[in-house]
Amino acid sequence: GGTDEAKRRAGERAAEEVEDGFVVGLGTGSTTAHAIRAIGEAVENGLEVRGIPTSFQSRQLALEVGIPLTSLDAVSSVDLAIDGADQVVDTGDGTEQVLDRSDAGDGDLIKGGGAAHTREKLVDAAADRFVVVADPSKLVDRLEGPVPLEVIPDAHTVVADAICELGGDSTLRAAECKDGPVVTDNGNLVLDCSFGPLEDPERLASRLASIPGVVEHGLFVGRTDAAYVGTESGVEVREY
Ligand code: DER
Repeated sequence: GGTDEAKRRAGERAAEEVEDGFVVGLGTGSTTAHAIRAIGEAVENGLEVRGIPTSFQSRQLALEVGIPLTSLDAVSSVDLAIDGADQVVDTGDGTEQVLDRSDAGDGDLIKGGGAAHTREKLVDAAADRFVVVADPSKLVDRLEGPVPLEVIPDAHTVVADAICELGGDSTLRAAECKDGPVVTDNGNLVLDCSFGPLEDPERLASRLASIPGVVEHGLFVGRTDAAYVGTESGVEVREY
């Protein structure tokens, strides 16, 4: 559909940043999947790259399209990471040119819709350059929940209590084709936490990170270098 066309444009455009010899972080989700497929085609045409997957899903797809894989402990640096997002702060209206976004908050993200944000953040943060790929439905003026939290299974009730004390509420993410909750690639559970519109994502991020039992939260604040936003007719690029 239309949205998938926009996702495909964004993913394929971002994949053009991949140069010969690159180590590339491979994000998770349907938008990044287009970038992974495009990188696979480039590999078929002779591009030398190594990919670091951020989930079982992105590893499976990378293997399928023939991207040689590596891991963070086997490389000295990651040149580029490409990943999707659930929400991207974007306070302007885009055009085809590269727009410099200096406004505070532009490029901040909520991730974790695919329950992969722990390894995504690890790889995205390790990269020299982190670019997001998205369709216009992900653009927001201001982040507002839910913010996914990966939690150690034993901790899910005490973390839920801590979220209440922070003025939020949380839901244990239920699985679709499995009885009981979603279990992440790391064997943990996911709490989706709602706080309404986020006045100060950075402060919330540090509060969430300090709750015992929380493995990782889905707020990516000040980490995005650029965003490729697919539209019906083209791609808008934003440098942050
Ligand atoms: O889990 C994540 O953060 C993913 O990047 C994700 O939620 C975006 O997925 P999509 O590209 O399929 O919308």
